[in-house]
Amino acid sequence: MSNELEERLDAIFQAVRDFAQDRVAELVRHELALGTDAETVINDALIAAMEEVGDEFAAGRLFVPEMLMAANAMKAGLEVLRPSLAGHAIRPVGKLVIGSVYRDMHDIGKNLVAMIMEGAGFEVVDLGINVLPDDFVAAVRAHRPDLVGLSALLTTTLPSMRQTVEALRRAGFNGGILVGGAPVNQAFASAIGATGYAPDAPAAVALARRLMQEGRAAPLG
Ligand code: B1M
Repeated sequence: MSNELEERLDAIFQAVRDFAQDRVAELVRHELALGTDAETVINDALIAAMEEVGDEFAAGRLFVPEMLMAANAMKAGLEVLRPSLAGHAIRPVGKLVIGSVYRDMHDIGKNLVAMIMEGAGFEVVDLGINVLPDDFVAAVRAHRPDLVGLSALLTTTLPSMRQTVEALRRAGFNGGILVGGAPVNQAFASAIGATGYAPDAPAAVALARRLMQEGRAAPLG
């Protein structure tokens, strides 16, 4: 990576740390115009800044309002990147219903997964945050997706993830259930009966594609 690129990415990182939404959007727009790929901006500037914010929160140096302001700054950057992430597939590769599980208000990672899935040609129905297991079931009945994606960022919302998988299976959904989020791992995914775990958005796309190919993504009977 050139020094100039590193400096510009650092400026985006700093703008997130300064909660400067407009500046983040402006710098990201400039970066795209210079031809930098969206993934580099996401990983090396936006996510890196959020990781530092999270560490400072854990250390008691930042509080919830600051986390929220940083999240809004990051979202402003992601919105600029959205068109570069969303593809133009003519026929959807498959349909995904996605949401953050009950009692979980975090949505940046879930939004990123949704955007990248759209970019890979999936039709995405985003149920938002704090989604009750029954609301996932209702959405599966209404939209008949091939896959359901569940996101959780808190150890305290992992039980909601388990309850959602149980509710979906009880309702007869035998398609693929993808799970992810910082406290989730493969062992937990297997233990709750999810079809697969993805550590990040690109891995979620790879997993979704594999499930579609293997025919393990099936709409509600
Ligand atoms: Co909260 N928060 N937060 N927070 N927050 C964390 C998660 C925390 C780790 C901070 C810390 O202590 N270091 C901690 C959780 C500790 C734990 O449970 N282990 C925490 C806490 C404690 C809390 C509150 C309880 C704080 C309080 O009120 N005392 C509270 C809970 C609210 C609730 O949900 N009920 C809370 C609130 C908030 C805000 C509202 C202020 C804000 C969220 C705003 C928003 O999302 N709109 C917020 C934020 C911003 C964070 C941090 C700083 C950043 C999260 C983030 O957006 N990361 C976070 C610390 C951190 O993660 N470093 C923290 C960037 C994002 C791109 O990454 O979401 O991990 P991530 O997504 C990745 C992967 O995980 C994966 O792909 C994504 C991209 O590659 N992935 C999937 C995610 N979902 C997936 C689904 C998939 C596949 C992959 O398949 C379907």
